[in-house]
Amino acid sequence: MASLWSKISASLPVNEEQFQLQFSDKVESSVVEMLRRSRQQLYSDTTSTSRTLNAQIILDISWERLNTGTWRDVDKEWRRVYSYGCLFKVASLCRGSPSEDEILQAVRTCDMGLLMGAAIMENILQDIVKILQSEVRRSSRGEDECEHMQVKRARTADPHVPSINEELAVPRIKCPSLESFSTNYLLPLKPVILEGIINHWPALNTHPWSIDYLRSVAGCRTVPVEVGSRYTDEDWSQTLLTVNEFIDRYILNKNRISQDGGKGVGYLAQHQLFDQIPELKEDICIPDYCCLGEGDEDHITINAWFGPAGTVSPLHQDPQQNFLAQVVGSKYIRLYSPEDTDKLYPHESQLLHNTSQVEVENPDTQRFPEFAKAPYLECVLQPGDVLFIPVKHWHYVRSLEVSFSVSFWWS
Ligand SMILES: O=C(O)CCC(=O)C(=O)O
Repeated sequence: MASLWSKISASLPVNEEQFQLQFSDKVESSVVEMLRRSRQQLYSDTTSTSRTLNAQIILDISWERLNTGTWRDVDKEWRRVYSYGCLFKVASLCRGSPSEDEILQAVRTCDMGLLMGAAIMENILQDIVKILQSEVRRSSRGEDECEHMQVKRARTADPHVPSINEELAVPRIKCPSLESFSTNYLLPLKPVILEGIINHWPALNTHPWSIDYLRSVAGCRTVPVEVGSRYTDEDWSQTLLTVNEFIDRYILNKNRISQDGGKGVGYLAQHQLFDQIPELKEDICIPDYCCLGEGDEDHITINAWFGPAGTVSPLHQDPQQNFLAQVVGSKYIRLYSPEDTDKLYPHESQLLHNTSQVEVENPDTQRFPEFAKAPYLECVLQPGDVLFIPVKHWHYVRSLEVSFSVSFWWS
């Protein structure tokens, strides 16, 4: 069988001459020189220490640039430099016969490049991480039965399931035609739950998103995780964890207190997951109804929301139409019309102006007296349900069990 290094080197240009390195003058010539040296080392027999050292210097210099000022102002050239640094580090780690630990380090390095860098060489880091992932084997089999038990327990960890008032329930409709959805819901901007439109997704059929499955396609991948009860809380933060670490710590609750001081729940809530892990994207499909929008598919943002029972997204509004599809577990959701914004007390700061200050299920009636007067709709979203949240409609979400939802933001 071909060695790991031969598979990786097959995805690299055949020689130094074919390996293009071009940067604008935003990148100092001393850094370009370091990049050229790494490229030369890739095709020669230099010691592994000097290859690693050179790659690390490129990573350190570009990391500093990525973390200076606001993210929006970081020049893309520096994100490309960072990606090249990741590529050279991965090459250095995987040359020869890498240990399991070195392969895992290489996976993490690719993920950092995918998350923080910019695509280089037709997204070579994506190709390499695929090769690396097939090399990583799940070491502990036999845990599965035990995990199912633990997930079952985690599912019932938060027993507070609100009973839905029928008069306030979001209407449900089975597979409406495009025309009927457009006339009755999209144009008048009315929320509705669409039933039966995602039953064909592999995520609900051939590849149900069990803990075991998520570990097998994404366990060793590094992803950003939100830690804290709500993003409006003072101690809310973001961290990087592998999907396995996230599942152990926040879904199965193993050693959580000793690892994060018990700061609250962890939520894997992010828009890059499906680009980073294409296997998961293949398990879902963009709802046909999105074709009623004006943008093409490239303009649809697909978000993953994976977390334990009790994860709360505070009442907020977004600037696009949304299909929130429930894949695993259930969620309690409240919806308020944008017409009632004045009764919802949005935060005053620019950063949080789309978020209400009110704790929906435990409102401070003294501070927010108008809130009780705001009419709302509510529902419990079950696996297979897709909730249409019209643009700017305020939504509050609390997961009732371990839950995985996918949302599609479209215009
Ligand atoms: O499911 C959640 O926790 C939040 C979903 C959401 O806010 C969205 O899709 O915009």
